[in-house]
Amino acid sequence: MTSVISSLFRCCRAGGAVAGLLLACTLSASAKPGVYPEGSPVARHGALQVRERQLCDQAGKPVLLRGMSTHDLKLFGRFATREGVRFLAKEWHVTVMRPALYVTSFREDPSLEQKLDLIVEACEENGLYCIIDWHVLFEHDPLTTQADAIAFFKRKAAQYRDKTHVIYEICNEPNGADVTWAGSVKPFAEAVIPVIRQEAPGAIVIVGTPTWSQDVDVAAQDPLAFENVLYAIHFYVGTHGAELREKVRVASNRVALFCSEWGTTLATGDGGPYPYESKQWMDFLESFGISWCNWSLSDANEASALLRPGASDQGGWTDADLTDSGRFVKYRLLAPPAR
Ligand code: IDC
Repeated sequence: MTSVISSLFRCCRAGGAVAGLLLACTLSASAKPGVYPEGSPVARHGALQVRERQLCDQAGKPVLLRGMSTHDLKLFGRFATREGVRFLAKEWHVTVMRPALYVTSFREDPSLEQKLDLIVEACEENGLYCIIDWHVLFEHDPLTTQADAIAFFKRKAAQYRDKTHVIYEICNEPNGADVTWAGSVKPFAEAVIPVIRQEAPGAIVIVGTPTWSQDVDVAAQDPLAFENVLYAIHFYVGTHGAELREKVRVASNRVALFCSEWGTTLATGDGGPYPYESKQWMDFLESFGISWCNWSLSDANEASALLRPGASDQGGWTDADLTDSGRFVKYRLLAPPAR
């Protein structure tokens, strides 16, 4: 509350003359500072920042976020509900959500943005951090989406400029042999990040890395010049093992990483799940202080889905509603992070 009042105060003072004052206050009404429930993750940690290659809270203390990514909002948008987010926050102690806006689906159906907005709002109501994911996948090269990405992030950053809980993930998974860090992903990030920062100067940005967000070592050798940037590391424990963990080890000596997507299965999203490898990966990741989102909050007919087919979209899930993967993730969330 204090922060709401002080930012309103700052806004009104900045207005100067009466007309300016009115204008400034009207502007602040369209982009209201977030109000987060007392004791919630965002109320406790405030505006995040990257310090010493580590995601930290407003006070500079390392913070580890854990939560869920949605599936494609076009296919599984019914799980974008206030009740579901509230349940995950209250009962499973989730601290971050990641609505996945597949670029392909968004181009077909622009109204998906409203489902994304609903999750952003539900996260505010529950004091959770929320990652707006520009889910580049079938496009391979983020550069081919650049014009749309700029328009999208300009709009979102303006809309959420004063919302401490919003994090921007600018390209889910660049992929393809000719899609390199230096040739595609870095120039894309250099075009998109300033657009976000113009509206929301301190916002945290997660940048995908080549080879489906695995080449964090390559990005770490040639990092972006912006502050408050983290690089995405994605893995599917049945497919990716020691070799990828070595990349994480190497990269985290140089830059901050965020695991915005991982699965208990094969990289296809199906097969397994593999609880032993999942535990090994999670212990490793958390010991490096790397935050994570699991794939996916859906009842997709595949092993990585959290929920069994036909599960409610209103939260309240018991173990009987969960897949094997869902139970693994639930109990991982309920246990304290590995150190
Ligand atoms: C998968 C979904 C699957 C869907 C496919 C294509 O699990 O149901 O058919 O996408 O839309 C990723 C991607 C993520 C994938 C996931 C599992 O970011 O979109 O979801 N995966 O294959 N990278 C590695 C694995």
